[in-house]
Amino acid sequence: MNGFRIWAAADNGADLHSKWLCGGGAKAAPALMLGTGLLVLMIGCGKKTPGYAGPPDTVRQIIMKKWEIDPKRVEVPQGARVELVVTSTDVEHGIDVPGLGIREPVQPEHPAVIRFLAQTPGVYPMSCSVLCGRGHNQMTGEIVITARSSSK
Ligand SMILES: [Cu+2]
Repeated sequence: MNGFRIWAAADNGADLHSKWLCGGGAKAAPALMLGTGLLVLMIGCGKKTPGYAGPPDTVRQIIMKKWEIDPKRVEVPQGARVELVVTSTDVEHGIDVPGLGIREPVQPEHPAVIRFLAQTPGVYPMSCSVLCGRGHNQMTGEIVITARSSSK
């Protein structure tokens, strides 16, 4: 799968791809939804996460440096208005979270501020989008949207 590139280009091709991945598959086979749905959640559905107006509910700092993303795991609750403040302490990196439609350059001394509404629970892999050197491939992590318990 070329899931990594889905949101790299904001063109119609990308839209079609994500519809196929998220919409069509889910509707076609309700019986398989549990298994398939979980899998799609695990890899992060290609759906673009909307922004929001007003102040965030939670602000998370992410530091990118050779060769890690710190913290490696950022957990936010479903429904939260999230602000990520991503900084680099050395060279240019880029924050890439395809499942949430996030792809921003991160310059040293120029933090990227990214806002998104945490909608669909799941694990969304994040990585560095700028080939920054030998350990580039180790610069990975995940954003986890935890499900709000529906008790009724
Ligand atoms: Cu990199």
